[in-house]
Amino acid sequence: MTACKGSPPRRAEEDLDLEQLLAAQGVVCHFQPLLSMRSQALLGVEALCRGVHPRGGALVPPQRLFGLAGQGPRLIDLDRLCRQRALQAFAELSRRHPGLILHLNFESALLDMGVVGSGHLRDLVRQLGLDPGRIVIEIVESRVSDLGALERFVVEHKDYGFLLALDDVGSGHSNLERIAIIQPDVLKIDRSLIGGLDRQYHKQEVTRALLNLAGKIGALVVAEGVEREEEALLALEMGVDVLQGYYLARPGPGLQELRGCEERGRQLAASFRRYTVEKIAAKKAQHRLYNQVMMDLVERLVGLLPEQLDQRLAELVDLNPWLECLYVLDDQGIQLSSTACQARRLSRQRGAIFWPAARGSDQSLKHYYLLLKAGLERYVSDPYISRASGNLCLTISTWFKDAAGRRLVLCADFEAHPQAGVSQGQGG
Ligand code: G
Ligand code: MN
Repeated sequence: MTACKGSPPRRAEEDLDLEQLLAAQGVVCHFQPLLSMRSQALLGVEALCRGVHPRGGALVPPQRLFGLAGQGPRLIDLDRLCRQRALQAFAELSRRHPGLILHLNFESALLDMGVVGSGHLRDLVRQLGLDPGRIVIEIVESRVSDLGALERFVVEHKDYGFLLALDDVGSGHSNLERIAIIQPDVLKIDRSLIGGLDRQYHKQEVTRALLNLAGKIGALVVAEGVEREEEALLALEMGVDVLQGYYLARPGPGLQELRGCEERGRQLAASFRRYTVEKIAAKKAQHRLYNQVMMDLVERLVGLLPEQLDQRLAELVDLNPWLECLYVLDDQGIQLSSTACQARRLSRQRGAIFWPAARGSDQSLKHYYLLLKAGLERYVSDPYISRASGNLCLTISTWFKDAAGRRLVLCADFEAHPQAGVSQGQGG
């Protein structure tokens, strides 16, 4: 950083006086659409308030606005002004777009300041003639520390017919225990998980777990902060229906954004059809390849004596660059061979905790054994991170016969790729 002489020019924002802004009721509301891909229609809008600078009229982002209010006495006034603006603007919007849902951010820090029970929101909604069943109150649960107040707020507003969303799920200090208190109708998965979803296996698995949870508790999932088509495609593939983010539309004051968003949705639907067909074709090709490799491996194992197994497995694992490990079980699921591994694939760091299983280990409770025992000829697992190597891999198991005609199980761990990588056609 270079040193500057004198004081830097003061930005208008720095002169922002919250009292003046509140006195002038200087808040406007922008809307960002939420699109349901399944119904190919706008589901609703999230109201995002902006301050209007009392001098000059420049827009002030909400973080700055709420930052100024802090936890001070003006927080309530600011929050009420924002909600009032949002509800007024929405009442106007829904006259032209009946049926839309409003997502309304609620400054949950207020719950710690003893404001539960004022009925302010309910009264406003009633005055404006809005249906509370079309209003989703978004709560960032990590901001609340008074759980009793949170629970009272939730009960009170649900009773009146509002819907509740947990905002920013998966970011900050979100505490999953609060899902039990709020019992939300909507889970909004935070953009920190959605950004780069197509590139990061761990984000995919956290998102998948949240989707599973949402399915069990009957909550609708919204993916927030979708900025790229690839993220949208992966979210859809995982089963997310409702999307929100700059990729579809930025927040804006009018209807323009809403129309643009539906057009974007149609483009996305076309991309998704193409993507899915390509991906299934790539998966089929990959499975043909796996089958071929497994048949080749088995061909070189049939007829071997038990004492020849280890040597042959070690040769085979070295020949195939996509293989991590090979091992053989007897028909009771007990490991008959050592685990032959590509040494260069094993994680040195994890060696203290994880290592390949030894001859004699009992693998009879593993999926890849039990499914064969139940009658499958061959089993292919989903990709997972191997505890032995730390790499993303998948396990394939198949029956074969040794020299004495005994039925044995060959297990092979193949290198795998994060979801989006499959369509790149890397073989295993
Ligand atoms: O906490 P909450 O999810 O309510 O945050 C909403 C904020 O996120 C708004 O300020 C909005 O402008 C911003 N936002 C909405 N969509 C996107 C997006 O796709 N990317 C980024 N970086 N921010 C977004
Ligand atoms: Mn929000």
